Amino acid sequence: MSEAPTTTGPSPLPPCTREELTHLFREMLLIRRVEELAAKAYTQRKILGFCHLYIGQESVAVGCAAACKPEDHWITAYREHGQAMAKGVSARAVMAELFGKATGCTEGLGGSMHLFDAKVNFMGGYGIVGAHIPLAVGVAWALKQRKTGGVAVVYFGDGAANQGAFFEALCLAQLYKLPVVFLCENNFYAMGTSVDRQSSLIDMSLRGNGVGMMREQFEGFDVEHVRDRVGAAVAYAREGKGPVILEAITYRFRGHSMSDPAKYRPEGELEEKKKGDPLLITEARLRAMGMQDAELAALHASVEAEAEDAYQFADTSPEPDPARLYEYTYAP
Ligand SMILES: Cc1ncc(C[n+]2csc(CCOP(=O)(O)OP(=O)(O)O)c2C)c(N)n1
Ligand SMILES: [Mg+2]
Repeated sequence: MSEAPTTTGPSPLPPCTREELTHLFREMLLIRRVEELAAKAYTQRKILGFCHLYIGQESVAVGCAAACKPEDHWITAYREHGQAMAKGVSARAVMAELFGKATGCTEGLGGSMHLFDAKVNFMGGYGIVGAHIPLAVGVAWALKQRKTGGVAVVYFGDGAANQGAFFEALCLAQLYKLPVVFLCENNFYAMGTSVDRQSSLIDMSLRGNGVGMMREQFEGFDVEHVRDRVGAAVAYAREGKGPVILEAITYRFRGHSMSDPAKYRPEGELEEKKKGDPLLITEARLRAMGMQDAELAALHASVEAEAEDAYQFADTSPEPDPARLYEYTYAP
């Protein structure tokens, strides 16, 4: 079999207007601030259990959201607070879920790794590495059968791209030409193991070649570029041409989870990567488009207020009723 083509071609989306880019910047900043407050709440023991932060990767989810339509369904792993917010779950509902409160998007029954909101087609966070990838193929199958025009987008990490279930999902999706975009966020680490120590390929989109799937790797730090590349991929899948596997090159600025001091990174690597912080890239572009200090300060203040409000809302919300513990265990 010849190698699959390496790009879906130019994006059907026009470049961002200043207004659109401002919106994307605000989204990324809100995710960043909500997670920084979540980190604080974790150390205060207001958030318990696992908590994996998305800080540094915000441009991927926000750029992807800008390329998707509401009818597109997302499914993902446990580093999903930012993805949930980008798909339309409110900061309040995310924070309250992290606090385990009844007002959370999963009514306090899920917690950090199991955010879920069917209202915005956010089909969840999952804690078992790679296990959600076949579910995305099922979602895509349903979307195709129901002729919804929707595309399934599945996020997963570089580590998850080593799981058997992932390869099987690729096989079926390509065979049935399902409308699914496999979006690998290669942040160069699977817990404490760097990608070159866990995989013979560094570009996980090359895994698509094994089944003849359209594939592409791109830099994921520039939100507008992510919007562009995911835009081309979802258009391809939506037109019925088949699935696409993408790899967004990204980086997480925090440890794997809140309990990881991240001592395994080579010295200086984090500092170097932080120079390419998605927020810095987009802020510089907005300034080049004419944004002044006062407008930026107002934006920061409004984000700060929204994140603080989410924290207060979560903190003062009621606990779930223990009598409801077994609800949602089985389908009604
Ligand atoms: C099947 C399975 N094996 C191992 C684990 C433990 N584990 C949790 S996250 C993780 C690393 C996954 O890394 P990656 O897919 O790159 O995602 P990232 O954390 O970088 O977002 C591992 C091994 C798990 N949750 N599930
Ligand atoms: Mg990783």
